[in-house]
Amino acid sequence: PSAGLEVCVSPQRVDYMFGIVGVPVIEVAMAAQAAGIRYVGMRNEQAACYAASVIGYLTGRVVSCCPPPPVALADHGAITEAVSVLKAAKRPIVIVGKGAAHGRAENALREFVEMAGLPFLPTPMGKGVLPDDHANCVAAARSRALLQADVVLLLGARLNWILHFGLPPRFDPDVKFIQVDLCPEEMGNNVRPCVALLGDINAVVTQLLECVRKEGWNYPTETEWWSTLKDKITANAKISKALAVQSALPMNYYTVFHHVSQLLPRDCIIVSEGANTMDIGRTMLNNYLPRHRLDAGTFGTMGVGLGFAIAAAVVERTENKGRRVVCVEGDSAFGFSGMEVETMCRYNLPVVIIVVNNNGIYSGVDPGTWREMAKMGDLTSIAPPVSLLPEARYDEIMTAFGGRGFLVRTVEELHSSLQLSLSDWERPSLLNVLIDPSSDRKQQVTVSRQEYTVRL
Ligand SMILES: Cc1ncc(C[n+]2csc(CCOP(=O)(O)OP(=O)(O)O)c2C)c(N)n1
Ligand SMILES: [Mg+2]
Repeated sequence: PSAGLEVCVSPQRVDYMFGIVGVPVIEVAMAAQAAGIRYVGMRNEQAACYAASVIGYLTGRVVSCCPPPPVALADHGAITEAVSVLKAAKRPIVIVGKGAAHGRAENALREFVEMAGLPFLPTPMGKGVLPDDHANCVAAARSRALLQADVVLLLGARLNWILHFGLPPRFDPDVKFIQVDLCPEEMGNNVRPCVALLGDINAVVTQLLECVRKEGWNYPTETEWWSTLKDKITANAKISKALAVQSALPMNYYTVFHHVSQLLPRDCIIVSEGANTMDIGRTMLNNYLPRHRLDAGTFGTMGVGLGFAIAAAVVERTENKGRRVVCVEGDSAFGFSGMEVETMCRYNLPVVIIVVNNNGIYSGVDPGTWREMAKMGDLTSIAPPVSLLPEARYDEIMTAFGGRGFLVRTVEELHSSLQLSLSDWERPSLLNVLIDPSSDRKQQVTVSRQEYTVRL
């Protein structure tokens, strides 16, 4: 049936192809296999696209197998100007975006941040470019750092919803941005930068580093800004810790992530999606290595997680570095591509899925309330449109296909099931962690509307 079909992949090496199982791509898949390509057949084209989209990011192969593309440097004058803006800053921060991860800027960036003595915070997928436990990381004072910074060095990050569009009430109305990006179309989106550095992130950071080194400048360690940030980090850590050590059942998000973080290996690849699950998980689960976090990203698209995890697990199988892929999913997010569990089982991909199950989207209701509601009338008229079926057995989806499934209600169950899952390299696991359906995030700080209007 595949007569006459040949897959031509030269001169760029293609190692993986993601598609659907069966028609209408049977012949293409067979020809790809015959050409030495691994064909990963998934249950939905959408999930296959998500998987394919992160392969280059994880492996950098597209970059390394072709003739190296030219590296774009920023204008020399603009570099000097950027450094003089940084030198004049009272409350500077560096924001490390996904672009820095993609541009493999980790070494230059570490040297720059350490030499210049600047506080930094990562965007979700910028996590790990520098380790989350680095002394200059102020992620635990994120809201405060964004709100009070007077100069932001933006490295390969979009001023989109994740960064609150760079605008009040989450930023100071007078904040200055030094924007570094490879894409000209990203320059000036939402906020006009005071200096725009167009170029390869790694190259531009190296230029900044050289300039700072030549001028012998660094941001002092004893400043009011550092004290403010450090005090806030301590205060926030206290709040998170207090939530994390609560022993009441059902557990809250912070308790779950606190215990998960104790068991995860430092080099694990963390995939995450959901609303509260992704937001709180980002603050509680550290990354220590670049390109080891994949999440719903710029568009917050639910359904990407399982595809990303499959891609990461397939890459890991080839590269054999002994890294675990851990996929932290909200119960709603999991549902978008849940059938890909079968794909994981079919290929024996040892992904560990943790479903943080709050019976819904942001919040849900408990089984008793749900039963009462059902008695009151037709649930389509009564049920809150954020609710999913309480205590749904997502773990049984995994066991249905031969993987390990765990229903988790307590800290002890969480520890034992996660330990067991992390020691099994033969098949995937799913921990269905039932949490308090009304568990929520702690409060974020903003400029009040009145204060903002007065300052404008
Ligand atoms: C494709 C798509 N559809 C809908 C949404 C809207 N949306 C944002 S978060 C979310 C789910 C959040 O619930 P869950 O994953 O259970 O996380 P929780 O906040 O409950 O922890 C949805 C449906 C989206 N982001 N993407
Ligand atoms: Mg949920």
